[in-house]
Amino acid sequence: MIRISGVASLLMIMLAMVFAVSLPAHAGEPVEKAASIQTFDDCASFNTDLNGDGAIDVADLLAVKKCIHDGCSDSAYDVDGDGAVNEADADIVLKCIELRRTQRQ
Ligand SMILES: [Ca+2]
Ligand SMILES: [Ca+2]
Repeated sequence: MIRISGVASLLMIMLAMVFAVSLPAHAGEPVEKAASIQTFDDCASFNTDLNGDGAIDVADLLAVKKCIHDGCSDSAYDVDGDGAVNEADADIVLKCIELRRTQRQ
């Protein structure tokens, strides 16, 4: 029994390592920027209200996603202000939508 559980824990560790390596689907920087947002207040330092209706919601996420899909370079959709419109910007909007929902703001 001890030997079996030893093999089982080794398998668990190997699985954990595989997941740890494979989970970050995005390239480094985009994840780091979104990860730096801890509370909804942190969203205020980003341009997340893309349609200017005063709320951060799925409409804003769709707007930035559409811009990324269309390959637009409109600075209005540059959420983090780094000069490019890409998944990093979408990640920030998504994070803020999630925070808004969980923190009820
Ligand atoms: Ca909005
Ligand atoms: Ca950007």
